[in-house]
Amino acid sequence: MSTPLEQWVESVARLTRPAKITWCDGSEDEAARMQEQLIREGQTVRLNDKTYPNCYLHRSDPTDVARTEKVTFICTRERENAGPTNNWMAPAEARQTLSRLFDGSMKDRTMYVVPYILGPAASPQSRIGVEVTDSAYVVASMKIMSRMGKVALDRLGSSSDFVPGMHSLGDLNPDRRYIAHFPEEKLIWSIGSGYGGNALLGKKCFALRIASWMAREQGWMAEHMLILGLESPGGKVTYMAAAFPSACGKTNLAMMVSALENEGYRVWTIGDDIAWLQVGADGYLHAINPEAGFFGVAPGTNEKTNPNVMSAIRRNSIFTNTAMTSRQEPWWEGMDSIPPTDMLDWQGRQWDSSKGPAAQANSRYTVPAVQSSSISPRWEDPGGVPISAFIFGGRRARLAPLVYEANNWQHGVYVAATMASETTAAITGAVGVTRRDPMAMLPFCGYNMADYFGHWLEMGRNIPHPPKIFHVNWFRKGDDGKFLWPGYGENVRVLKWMLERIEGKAAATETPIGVVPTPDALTLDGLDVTRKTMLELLSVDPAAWIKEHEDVGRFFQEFGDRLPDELRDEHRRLGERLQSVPAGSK
Ligand code: OXD
Ligand code: MN
Repeated sequence: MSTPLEQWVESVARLTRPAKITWCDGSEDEAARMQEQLIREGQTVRLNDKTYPNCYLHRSDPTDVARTEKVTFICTRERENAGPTNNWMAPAEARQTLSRLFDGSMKDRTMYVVPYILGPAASPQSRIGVEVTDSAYVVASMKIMSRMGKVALDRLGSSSDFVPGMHSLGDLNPDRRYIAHFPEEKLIWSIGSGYGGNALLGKKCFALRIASWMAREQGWMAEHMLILGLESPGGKVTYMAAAFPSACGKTNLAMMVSALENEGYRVWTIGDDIAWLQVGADGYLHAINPEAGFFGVAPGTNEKTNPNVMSAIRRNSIFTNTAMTSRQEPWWEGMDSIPPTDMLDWQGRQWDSSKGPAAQANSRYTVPAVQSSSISPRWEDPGGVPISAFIFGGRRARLAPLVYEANNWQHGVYVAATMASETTAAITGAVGVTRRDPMAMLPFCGYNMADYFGHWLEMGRNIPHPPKIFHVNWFRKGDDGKFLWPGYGENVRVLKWMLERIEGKAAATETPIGVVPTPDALTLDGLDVTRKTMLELLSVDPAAWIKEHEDVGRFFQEFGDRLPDELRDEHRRLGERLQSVPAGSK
C-alpha cells in the first residue's frame, strides 16, 4: 500500500514526466552532488576554497531575479476570500492553466522529492511540507533553509499531514510564470521561476501564505517577522518580533552587534524573516522560526551593517547573482568602498563601472542560521520564545518618528494595518514608491486582509499577556536628504527604550499617533546625534499626519464592509486626536 505522499509524488510524475525521480535525504553527500550537478549545468561556480570553503555562486536567468507579485495568485473558491490586495484565480482555471504548463515540464530532467520540516524538528508548532522540484538549486537551498530530508520523512511517517508543493522551472519564460496557492486544499503550484521567494516553496508560499490561512483556522499567527532576544545587564533576555517590508533591514536588525554591548545590552538572533506564534501555557505569545537559514539581500551588507553575517557567510553558503572577483570571491555594491578592478558581474561578464552595478540589486546569500555567532541558545526551543514586543516599521523618508508605542493592542493593530514603506528591489516593479503594506504582509497574506485584521483583533482577545506594539522608522531624512538616524548597531538604543517601556520605566509623551520617547529618554552616550536632530526624529507633524490619515481612509475603502469595526473606530479616533491639536503646535 503506498502512502499519501507516494501517491501524490506518482501523480506529479505522471503529469510532469521526469526522466528520473530522486528522494532527497538531506545529507551532506547529497548537497555536494547537487552542487556538482549545478556546476555541470553551467550557471554555478565553486568559490575560493580557502577563503569561502564549500561556497557556491549561482547565476540565475537575468529575467528571474526577484519575486513576481503580478503572477502570484491566491486561488480560493470565492474571490472575496482572497480579498482586494491579492491576485485571484478560480481554482479550476488555475489547475487547467498551470497543468498545461506542467504537462511534460520535467522531460529529460530529474524530479527531486524534498520533504522538509518548518520549525525545530522537535516542536509541536512545526509543520511538514514536501516540495517536488526539477531544480537542483532549489534542493541545495532548501537544505540550508529548512530541516530537510530524512528528518522530515521520519516525522511524517505514513501521515497525510503535509503541505504539497509542485515546482518546475518550466521554460523560465516570464509570460509562462505562475505561483499559485490553493489555501483551501493547502496546496502550492509554482512554475517558470527558480528565484527563492517563488521557488523555495517552504518560504513565502507555505510559511506565510498557506500558513497564514492555517493559522487563522487553528488560532495561531504566521507573520513576516524577525525574532530577536535583547539581553540586558544581569543576563535577562526579552524577546521581540519585528515586521518590516522586504529589504528594509530585518536580517541586519535580527543579527545586530549592539552598540551598547559594553553596557551589557546584547542582541540574540532567533529568526530573520518569518515567525509562527502561538499562545503558550504561560499566557504569552510564543514564537518559533520556521526556517533554518537566512536568505538575505547582499548589496549594502558589510562589516558595519552586519558583521555577524559577514563572518557567517564565509562557509557553506550559496550566493545568488552577486559579482565575483578574480580571487573567486563574491562581491557586491556596499561590501567595501572600492570595487576590485578585475571582476565578473552577476551575469558572468567582465565588469566595468560604465555597465552599472556589478551585483544584481536583489542578489542574495543563503546561509545556515546556526553559523551566526549571534544565534540564540533558544533558537530551536521546541516551545518557542515568549514575545514581549511587536515592532512594525517601514522606509519613510518623512512623517513617521524614530519610534512610537501604540496605546493598546487594538490601536497597535491599527498602526500595523496602516503601515507603509517605499518599495525596494526585492520585488519586480518600480523602486521608491510608497505603498501601504499592512504588517509587512501585503504580498504574503493567503486570504482577505480585512479578515486577517479581524484575526489579529481576535488573537488580542485570547492572549492573556499580549506583547506591547511599537512602530519604528530608521529611514527618516532631514531637509538635506540625509538620514537622521545612524541605524544598524545603534538601533539597540531604541530597543532598550522599548524594554524599559515593557518594564514600566521609560519616559514618554503622548501624541495623537501614540506614545513617543521624551528627547532624553533614549540612551545616546557616545553617539553623535544632536538634541535638535533628536527633536526632529521624534517630532509628529499633525498637518502631515492629517494627510496620511486621509490616505489611510482611502486604503481602508478597498476592504468595504469586511473591514472590522474596531479599525474604523481607531481611524475615527485618530482623526479626532489630530484635529484637536492646537493650531501652530508641533
Ligand atoms: C524575502 C522577501 O526574500 O521578503 O524575505 O522578499
Ligand atoms: Mn521577507
